[in-house]
Amino acid sequence: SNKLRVGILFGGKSAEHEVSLQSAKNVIDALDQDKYEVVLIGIDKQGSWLLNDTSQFLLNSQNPQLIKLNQSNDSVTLVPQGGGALTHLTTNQADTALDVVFPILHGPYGEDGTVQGLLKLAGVPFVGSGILGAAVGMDKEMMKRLLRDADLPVGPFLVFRAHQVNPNFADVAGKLGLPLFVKPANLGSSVGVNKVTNEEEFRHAVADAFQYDRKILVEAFIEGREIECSVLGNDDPIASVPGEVIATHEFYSYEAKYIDENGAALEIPAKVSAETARAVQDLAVKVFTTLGCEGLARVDFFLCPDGELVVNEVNTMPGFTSISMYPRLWEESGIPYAELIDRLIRLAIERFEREQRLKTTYQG
Ligand code: G1L
Repeated sequence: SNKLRVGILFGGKSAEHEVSLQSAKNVIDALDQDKYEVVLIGIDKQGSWLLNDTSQFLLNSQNPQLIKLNQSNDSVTLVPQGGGALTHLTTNQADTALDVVFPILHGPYGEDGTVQGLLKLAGVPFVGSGILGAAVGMDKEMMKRLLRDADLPVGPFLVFRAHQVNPNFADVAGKLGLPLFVKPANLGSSVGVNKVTNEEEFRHAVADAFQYDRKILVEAFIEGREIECSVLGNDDPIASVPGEVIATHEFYSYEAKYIDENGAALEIPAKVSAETARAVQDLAVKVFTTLGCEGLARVDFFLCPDGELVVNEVNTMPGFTSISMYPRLWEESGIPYAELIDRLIRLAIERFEREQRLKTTYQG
């Protein structure tokens, strides 16, 4: 057929397994079946790669509680073909090259550049950041260093490693003030993240964070509204209208128009001045290019009471269900979910073709 063959790589050996399945379902539902042929590659919690039956998956996924990988006896092998295309080989199907892949995987296994490296070696275009952008987006220390080097505003932080002596509370509190946040350097979610107001809590928070990573960050608490912005593109990315995540303690008195998949209230667009909105968008694009992001990223800020913006974090693989902040901000900015998917596919192929044209040898 002349349809583009789109591989959806999802699931994975991570705490975000279910989130990934939900996001994958939303992407599949939005793909125009007249234009795209969908190939599902699920990774189960044990790490096995399975070729899934699309209709079976969608059937199971009607109920979020029931969403799960199908039983499958077809395992997946990645084989670079003559042309360099990724192939899935199964026991009972002919070889079929994929034209583009959505790596909808989170955590140390899928978000830190590993899967991007695999797809690059396999010679298949894929959606989202490449190895560098994905790896930098996953490491909070490297992210903050690069932003600081580019004179972009980030909060004060300290880094500690498991093999060094434990951080001294008085020292750290003296440098960063109180309260503090203690976080593993490399996790996307809030696992192992704790707010600390005294020495006792600090000791527990440090021990907790070191369970998840051998490197941890201690950050100064920044008072501010949580403003987020979606960025889309490769060399000349565009920024969406800003949105706001309403803190849970204000939540109950708040009439939320939008609730995301985690139950957080979203204000879209954020109620900020036109000037602030422009500053957010400008900064979001600078952050995106500084960190080597490609395709998409959600950039999160604190908007401080004095009007100052501080970059909190960058998510190169943001929540991606149709009710997540990233797609909703684009919806509000005039790009509906299905068109967003189309654009991401085009961006993936465009980058791939641009890279293919580069010289890989030197001939005098
Ligand atoms: F493929 C994209 F578009 F780059 C992509 C990949 C992954 C978008 C969004 C995500 N998000 C996730 O993987 C997750 C937040 C659902 C974690 Cl499992």
